[in-house]
Amino acid sequence: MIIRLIALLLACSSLLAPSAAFAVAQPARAKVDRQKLAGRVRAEFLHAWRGYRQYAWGHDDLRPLTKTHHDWYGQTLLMTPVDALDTMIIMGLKDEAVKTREYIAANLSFDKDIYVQNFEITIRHLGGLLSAYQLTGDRRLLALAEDLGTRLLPAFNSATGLPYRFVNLKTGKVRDPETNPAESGTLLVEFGTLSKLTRKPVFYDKAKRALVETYKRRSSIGLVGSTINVETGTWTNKDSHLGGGIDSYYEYLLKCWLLFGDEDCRRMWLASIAAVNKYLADEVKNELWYGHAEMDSGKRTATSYGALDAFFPAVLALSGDLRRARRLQASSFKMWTTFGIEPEQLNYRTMKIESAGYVLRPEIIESTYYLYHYTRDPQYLQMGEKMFDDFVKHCRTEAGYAALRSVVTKEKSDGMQSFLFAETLKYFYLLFAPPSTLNFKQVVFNTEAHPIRKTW
Ligand code: DMJ
Repeated sequence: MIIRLIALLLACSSLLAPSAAFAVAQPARAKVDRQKLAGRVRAEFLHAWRGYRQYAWGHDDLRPLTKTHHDWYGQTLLMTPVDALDTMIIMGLKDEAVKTREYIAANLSFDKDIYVQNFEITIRHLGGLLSAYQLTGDRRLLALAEDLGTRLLPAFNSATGLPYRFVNLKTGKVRDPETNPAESGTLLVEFGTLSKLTRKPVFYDKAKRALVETYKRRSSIGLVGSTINVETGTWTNKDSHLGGGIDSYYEYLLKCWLLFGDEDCRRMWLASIAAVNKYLADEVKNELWYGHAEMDSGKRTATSYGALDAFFPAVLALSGDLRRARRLQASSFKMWTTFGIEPEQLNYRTMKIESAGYVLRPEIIESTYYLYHYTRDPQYLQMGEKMFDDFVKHCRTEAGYAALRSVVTKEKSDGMQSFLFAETLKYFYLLFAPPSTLNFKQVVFNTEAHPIRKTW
C-alpha cells in the first residue's frame, strides 16, 4: 500500500512543487509559539469537558447556554464521552480518559428500542470505540463496537444494498429509504476495521457494497447526485457538489484504498477525483473554489461553498495534490477571515452569505493540520493561531463552547455537538503539538477524526 502511495505521489510530483503563481502572500507575523498554543487548546478542551461533566454528564450533548443536556434519540447513547475519549488519550489527559473509559464500559448499552441514524452512529460511536480500543487495548470497547456493528447491519437490507438511513437498535427495523452519498458511502473505514479486528467479513462486505453501489450510479460524466432512493437506486436530486450529504463519500474512496489497500477503492477514487476536478472546480479571480453542478451535464448550478466543503484541502493533500490543496485552503481561509469566523455557506462569486450559522465545525482546521503536516509551511500555523483566537473569542461560554446562530452578529445558539471534542479541538491540538504526539503516517482518520491504525 505504501509503495502504491509513493507511486501516486511521484506521479503527481509536478503538483507537489509550490507554484509561485498561486503562493499566498502572507504579511510578516511573529513566530507561532506552538507549545503555548497546544497548552491553550488542551485547557479549552478541559473547560468544555468540565461544562459537559457538570451539566450534561451521562447524556449525549451539553446545551451550553441553558446549561442543560440533549439526547438525540430520547435516551442517551453517551455520544460526547464516546466521541471525546481518544482526544483525551492523545492530549495525555490520563485521569479524564480512565474515568470516561470506565463510565462507557459500565454504562453504554445499545440494547435500546430506538431508531438511530446509521451514518452518524457509525462515524461517532463505531469510529470512537474502535479508535479508543486500538489506543488502550481495552477489549470491552471492541465488544461494544461489535455489538453496535451487529445491530446496525439490518440497515443494509435493501434491494440495492444501499443502507436505509435509520435502523432500530433492538428490532432491526429500518426506515427512511431516501439517503445520500455521504450516508451510504461513509461507512467502510469503520465497518471494515471492525471486520479486520473481529475477523468477521460481513461488516466489510456490507459497507463495501454500499460504497460500490453508490459509485455505480454515478452519471456518464462521473458525478454523483445529492439524494438517492435505496429501494429503487434512482437519484431523487441530481445536484452534485462536495458539501454536506456528499462530502465524506469522496473522502472514504481515498481513505479505504489507503487503509485497506483496496484496489476497487483506488479505481473509484481516481475516476471520481478526475470528474470532481473537471466539473466542480471553479476559478474565480485566480482563486480556486469548488461549486455545484448538475450531475448528468456538468452544468454549473450554484457557486456555493461552505464550512463542510472545507474538508477537501485535507483530502487533496492526502492524495498528493498539494497544489490544489494549498489554493483551496487559501479560499477557505478567505471565507473565515471575511466574517471573523466561517459561515455554513456562502456564494464565492459574490462573497455573500447563504447560510450564516457556525456549529463549531472542524473541517477547515483539519485541512490546516494536513497542509502543515505535508508542507511544514509556517503560514498554516499562523492560520491555525488566527482561527483558534477567533474561535475562543466568539464561541466560548461559561459552560463550554456554543454554536453561532450568525457569524455576522456572532449571536450564540444553544448547541455544542460532540465533534467539538472529537474533531475541532483534536485537530487544533495536533496542529500545534509536537509531530510525535501522533504518527500521522500510521493512521487514517475516519471522518469524525478518530485515528484508525492498520494493526492487521
Ligand atoms: C462531523 O460529524 C463529520 O466530520 C462529518 O463528516 C461532517 N459533519 C460533522 C462535522 O462538521
